[in-house]
Amino acid sequence: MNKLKVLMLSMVLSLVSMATQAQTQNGGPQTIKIKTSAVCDMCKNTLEKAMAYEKGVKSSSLDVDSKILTVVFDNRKTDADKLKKAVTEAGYDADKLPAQERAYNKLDDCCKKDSKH
Ligand SMILES: [Cu+2]
Repeated sequence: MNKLKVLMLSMVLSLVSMATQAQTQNGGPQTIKIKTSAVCDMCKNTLEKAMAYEKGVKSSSLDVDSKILTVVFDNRKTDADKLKKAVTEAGYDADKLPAQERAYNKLDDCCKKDSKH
């Protein structure tokens, strides 16, 4: 019985996500929030600059306290995966994606996620 409920729930959820995707298929500006490993204002600069160079990005803003990077992008030119990859290439975690080691090692000490302030 329980298994059936889980199955039903996941079916409903996938229907909802399909409906959401259909709405955005026409293209245009879309917003994504990415949880990063940023720690300070320098990280904010680094990430927002990296986003500015990224194709299809209209604007971006990092909230240092919550570490959430909000990106407005054109979904005809880029997508969530590319944006997250760009974040990891700047040396920061993006949701569950780990930062790219080479980029991370180049960060200032104060910007490393393990650093103790
Ligand atoms: Cu920093």
